[in-house]
Amino acid sequence: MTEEAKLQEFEARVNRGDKVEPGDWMPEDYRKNLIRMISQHAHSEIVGALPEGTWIPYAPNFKRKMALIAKVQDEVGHGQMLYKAAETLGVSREEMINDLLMGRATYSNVFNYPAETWADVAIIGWLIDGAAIVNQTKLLLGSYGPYARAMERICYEEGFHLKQGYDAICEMMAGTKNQRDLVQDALNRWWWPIMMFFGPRDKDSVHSAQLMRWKVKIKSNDELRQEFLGKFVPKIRAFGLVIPDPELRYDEEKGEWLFTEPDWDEFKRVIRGNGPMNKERIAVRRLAHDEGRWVREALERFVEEGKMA
Ligand code: BYC
Repeated sequence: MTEEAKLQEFEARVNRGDKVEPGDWMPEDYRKNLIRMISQHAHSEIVGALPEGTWIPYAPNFKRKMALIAKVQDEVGHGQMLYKAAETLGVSREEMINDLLMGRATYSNVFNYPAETWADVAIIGWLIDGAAIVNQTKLLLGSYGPYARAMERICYEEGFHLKQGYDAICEMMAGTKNQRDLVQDALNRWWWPIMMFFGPRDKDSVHSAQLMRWKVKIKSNDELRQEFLGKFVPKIRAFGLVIPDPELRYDEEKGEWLFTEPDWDEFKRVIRGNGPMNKERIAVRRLAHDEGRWVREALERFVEEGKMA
């Protein structure tokens, strides 16, 4: 079979809704893009555990602390599942982690901002996990089997994370003026990074067209951003919170949300390593990686000696 014929057959399979599995023939660009996207996703889960993880010792009570520990542990678990899915494409976990530590790989823009107060933890749980659910419930329909299957469990767990964040917001919004002010302040700071979370506008997106053709992405960045706004703006406003965008409104005629574009130059700076927290996030990851070396080496020895599968 010629390469062209293989490509046609591949695209026909994907169009029928069949899943692509690790041993199957796939275009090199499909494989490379999936490695880029899944490893970036895995790094986001691991680095994403840091802003909330920092707050575990300061959680306001034991119930909140337990829930936050469980959530952070879930996020790290998601990272492991995603590294495993990426490994099926012929890249090793060591390579992916090295790329992250050496600054060659990126992760979600949102995790390069500080979590300044407990209200930030609540906003992350509610709105960043909420945004992630909007994105990931589409990825779960994607064409690559191992990625789509990892998404099933991840989405299930993200549902609890969202409830955890929402519950913390409810409590703070029913509390004192100071608590409500903390939530408003956190919303003001997180709103723009969240708007950027879905990626650049469709007209500036580099990979969307090809990835949608191969059903890796099911919806475009703009479609997902619109879906997020439709789901969350009414809920945010129902609390009496003010979204820091005076232009934000639903245009009935166009059938879409109108909003101020976030600062896309800031987005580029942040994803290229120059956001407020990039250096600290990577330094913490590097420390954890170095301090965990003896565990990895001990496990490798254990496996070599046949004591563990
Ligand atoms: N952040 O062509 P485009 C979580 C980059 S964690 C950084 O539209 P694509 C959680 C993009 O990589 C879940 N970079 O790209 C964890 C590309 O640059 P390169 C995180 C971004 O791939 C802990 C360039 O911009 N979710 O939920 O078609 C606690 C052009 O973009 C971002 C995922 O990872 C960004 N936001 O679409 C709480 C979802 N956006 O690589 C919660 C999986 C774009 O060419 N990923 N870039 O140098 C995706 O769905 C897609 O990759 C994206 C971007 C929608 C993010």
